[in-house]
Amino acid sequence: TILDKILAEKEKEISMLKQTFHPAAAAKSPKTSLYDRFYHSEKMNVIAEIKRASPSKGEINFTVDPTLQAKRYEEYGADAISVLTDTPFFKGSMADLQLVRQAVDVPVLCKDFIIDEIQIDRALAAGADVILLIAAALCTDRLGTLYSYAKEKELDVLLEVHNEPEMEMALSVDADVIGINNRDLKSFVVDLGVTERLLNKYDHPGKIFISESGFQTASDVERVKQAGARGILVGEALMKSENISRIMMG
Ligand code: IGP
Repeated sequence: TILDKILAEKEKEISMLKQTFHPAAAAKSPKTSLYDRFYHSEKMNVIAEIKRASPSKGEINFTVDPTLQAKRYEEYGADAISVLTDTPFFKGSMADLQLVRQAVDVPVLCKDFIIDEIQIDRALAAGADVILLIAAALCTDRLGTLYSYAKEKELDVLLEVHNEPEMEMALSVDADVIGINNRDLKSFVVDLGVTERLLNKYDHPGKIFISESGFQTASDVERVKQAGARGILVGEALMKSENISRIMMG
């Protein structure tokens, strides 16, 4: 599957990284956790994504200026900004993340396929506040280890799931912010019904659930809001839209 291909590339990237990247002991200034921010906000939280391309859609917006786009997102009220940092499949980079970090004050999410601690060190060094961990890319043990590693470094974690067994993994590591990906990373099928189904089974007052992928219209947003999602993660629609406020403001 495409996920297997992506993970095989990551293994290569990591062995390079281990030879070239030596993290300095980065001390982070104390900050409000993503959980607290989203928990205390009444409105639907929006994580707006910088996404140049994807394996399912090809080119989305190759030539975007990450600095300008991030500023636009923040102006329109984004509560956090996600930056796709994978290069082979999504055409993003750590440099994109650094630019975004310098451009905005809201939390910045490093969106990559993290399977090794060194990728967490690198995200931290580039200025990320939040990392993504994808349950489908990891076994429960590794997920728990990487989750604790990130938390020790005072990074927030968005833990992504797509089905019931993955949700069980997220609950077993006691993740506080859980992303429900409406897109199946193996088949690319997008279905907002995934959020509805999983929230119907697992809604939990102490957790923040973010619905990810496939948002095009305000009624899409309303659908997952009704299901209990406290936030949405939007990439393509915002990267292509001239008038991003329509979706952002719901
Ligand atoms: C955004 P969309 O359909 O709005 O462009 O989706 C985001 O959810 C998607 O980019 C994403 C993703 C991921 C990408 C969700 N999980 C994991 C790469 C890896």
